[in-house]
Amino acid sequence: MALLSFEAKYRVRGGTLIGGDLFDFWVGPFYVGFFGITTVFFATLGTLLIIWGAAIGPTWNPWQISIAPPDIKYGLAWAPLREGGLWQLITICALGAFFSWTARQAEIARKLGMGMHIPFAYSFAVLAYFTLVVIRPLLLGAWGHGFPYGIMSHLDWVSNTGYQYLHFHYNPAHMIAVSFFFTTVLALALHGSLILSATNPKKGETVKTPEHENTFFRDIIGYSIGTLGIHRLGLFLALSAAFWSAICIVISGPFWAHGWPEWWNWWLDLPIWR
Ligand code: UQ1
Repeated sequence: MALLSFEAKYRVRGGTLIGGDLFDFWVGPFYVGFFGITTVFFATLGTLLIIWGAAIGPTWNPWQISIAPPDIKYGLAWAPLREGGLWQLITICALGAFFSWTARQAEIARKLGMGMHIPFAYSFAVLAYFTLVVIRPLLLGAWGHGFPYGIMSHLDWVSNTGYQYLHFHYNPAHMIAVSFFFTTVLALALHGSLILSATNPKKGETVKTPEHENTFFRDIIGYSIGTLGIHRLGLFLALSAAFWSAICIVISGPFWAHGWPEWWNWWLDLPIWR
């Protein structure tokens, strides 16, 4: 592969978090680094374990393959491989790969002298997964509270867990999370359409600038958040969606064991109605 002219400028040594310049090189377009090696290691091992789990399971139908966590009776102990132990190892591999990927993003950001926004943002996705398979099972006292690794089975888990609390939409943190998801979609739709509309003028006309973008929103709602502002807002909305998702599931069980509709009795119990 040809070395692009800008690569010499951006392929700079240093910025590694571990190992000095031991793995500080590129393979084709990819930066390697210590955490590139650990990412590949955990992702490959985890994938092989999933394939093994599928092989000892009842089906090769991709929709139906599932690797379940241990039975509740194993509590927080190790389970035999065929009885959830595989799920435990796969979870360790997943977390190893996700953490490595975050560290890899941080190393590349350091190398380029950029902010830590990308690893910070990614860590919210990791936090959501970590909450589901580690924090909540720990608080409930059994790895069996984690979700199964399968396309249909994880959907069944979500559905069953929701119905366990009668009507999950009454979970106030779930309400906040859903609102952030929808607002994220609105913001990205507004931003994506605004940028495309400004950069795709009629034939023969020049591409428009942020002056036009600001003016459009000032004309229509009297306010423009600005080109930097919209990205700050988008990051805040998306991270809030992930954050409140983690909150809404971690409080279900460990901190509220009834149906979620019942939680709202605090409103009916206010002294103002007496
Ligand atoms: C906006 O005001 C703006 O600044 C010019 C953008 O940057 C290109 C945008 O993408 C969007 C969507 C807006 C409008 C958003 C709000 C919250 C007023």
